[in-house]
Amino acid sequence: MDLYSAPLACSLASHITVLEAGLPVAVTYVDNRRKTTSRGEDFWTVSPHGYVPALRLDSGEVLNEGPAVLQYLADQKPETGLAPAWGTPERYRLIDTLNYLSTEVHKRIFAPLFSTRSSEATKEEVRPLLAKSLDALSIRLGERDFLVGETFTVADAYLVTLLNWFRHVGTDLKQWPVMAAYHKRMLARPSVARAMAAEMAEYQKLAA
Ligand SMILES: N[C@@H](CCC(=O)N[C@@H](CS)C(=O)NCC(=O)O)C(=O)O
Repeated sequence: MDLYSAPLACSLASHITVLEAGLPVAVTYVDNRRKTTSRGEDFWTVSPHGYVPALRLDSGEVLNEGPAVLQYLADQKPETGLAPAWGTPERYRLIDTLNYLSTEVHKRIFAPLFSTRSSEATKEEVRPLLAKSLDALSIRLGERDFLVGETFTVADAYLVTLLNWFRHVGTDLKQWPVMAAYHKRMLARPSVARAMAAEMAEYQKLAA
């Protein structure tokens, strides 16, 4: 399998999952501005949408939506608990959480804030949602160590990825002590630290 990831973008969650599960997946980096890959491919030939994550399966089929990619990877190693078993209430809680992170936090809030095409008016409209999402996430997490259930799941891989972005839009997590403590714990996790170090190195290469 091949995972296509743009350094420190949402695809970091899939990269963390690959390391967490110890899967034999090769990571190829994508230059999202040029739509080229570190293997010299035209990224449009991999992803018809031109976005990461993209996971090319051994069959040649490509999955291109974060929640599907994360669950596919987790399901390769069910014993890791990265996704609860199908049919259990915890699995539906996981899907609920991944959809919330993907559609509400990632696409509704961060996408317009990061886009160079968004007007200032659009950004101003979205900015109050940053605090609201952290309020909601603090409630979801509560006193627990992980976002879904009692162990690390792909929802945590996605959330740590999104929490990394808040400081880039001027929101200090310190105002949400539960989230700040969670973020610190997740960053210390070996799979997260390794994936981030690898992606940071790629990020710096692209920026050079
Ligand atoms: N619907 C996709 C969206 C993925 C997405 O927005 N990826 C961003 C990086 S975080 C991207 O590659 N954007 C490049 C572009 O839109 O040109 C998902 O949920 O996985």
